[in-house]
Amino acid sequence: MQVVFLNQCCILGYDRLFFSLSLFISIKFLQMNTEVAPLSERITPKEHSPLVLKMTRQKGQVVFIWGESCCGQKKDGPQTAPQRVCSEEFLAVVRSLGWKLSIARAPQVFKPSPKIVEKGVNCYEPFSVFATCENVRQKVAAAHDAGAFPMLVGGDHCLAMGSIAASLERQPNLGVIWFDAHADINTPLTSPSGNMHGMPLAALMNLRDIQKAPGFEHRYPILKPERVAYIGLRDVDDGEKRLINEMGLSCAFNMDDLKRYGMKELVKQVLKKLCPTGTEPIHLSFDVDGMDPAEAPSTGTPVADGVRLHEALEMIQYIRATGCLYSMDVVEVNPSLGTEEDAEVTITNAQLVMAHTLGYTTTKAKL
Ligand SMILES: [Mn+2]
Repeated sequence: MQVVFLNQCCILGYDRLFFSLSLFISIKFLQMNTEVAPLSERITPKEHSPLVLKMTRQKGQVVFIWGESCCGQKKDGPQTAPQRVCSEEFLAVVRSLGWKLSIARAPQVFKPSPKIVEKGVNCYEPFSVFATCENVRQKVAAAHDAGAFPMLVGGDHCLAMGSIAASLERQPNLGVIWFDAHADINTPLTSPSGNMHGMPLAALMNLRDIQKAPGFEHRYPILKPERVAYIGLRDVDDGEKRLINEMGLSCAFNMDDLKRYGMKELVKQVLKKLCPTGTEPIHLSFDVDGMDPAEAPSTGTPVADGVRLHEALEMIQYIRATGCLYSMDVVEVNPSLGTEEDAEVTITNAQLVMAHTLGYTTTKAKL
């Protein structure tokens, strides 16, 4: 498969618009009108997915790991997202789906980083990033050890280093689906911004260049390039394109691919690659900027012409239906950006993504 990067407009059909709007309005309406039956009462047990049934029978426990940090980039705000995303109303919906839940806070660890680094090395706050990710790794590891499903709520995307490391330690064959507008495979030598939220995959794969980051010490199992698949790409730096080709990351779907083949076919291809026997564990790293800015406006690096909410939810349902989802991140919500309405739209849509992962369904999706 050729890796092709094209920026293409996503044509928004009226039916899709209506679907997205109706989801949004139904949640908003529930928030505003107490006379309407709460979301929890409108969900019937038979709508549970195989994963939820399996997990409910075995353990039925989800841990929301609050990645309350922002050090992987330079904008203030992502550290406030977990508390807002995990609102009381949202948690009530999760309980109604049959899950027991708990919250594990993983606050940012501040560590001064050296100001002067090697020439050509561009890396912002690496000591804080690695220390914070270690904090996240421990929380995700504890959730796994308790037999629970860990869901990291960021925070910025650098935290995926911690969550994926914890899952890889337990499942060396872990497949990672990276849902994102960006490839996040920069190194301190290729990164234009120096922001480490654009470097987690390079760190997890232990690429030679990432080893230049001050404080970097890879002590986790290495994520193999053939165990990674991208969906939603549309803003990939030149250095990243080179790395993607060099590393043989052939399962990299951009918006043009989505437009041409549709989400069902993309997920089919991704699962064929990462989950060929239907038993391999999967980690989904969901960056809200993979979605269109109309549906996730409050995020640090929005990119036009993204995945629509209903397509993202379709993806989630196909992945969930495998019963192989082992861990997940939902990152890059920044409630401080844009208007309050922008923040609410972004938070609501992040909640919908999480709720659908845990068995909330509004549509039927079968592969
Ligand atoms: Mn990202």
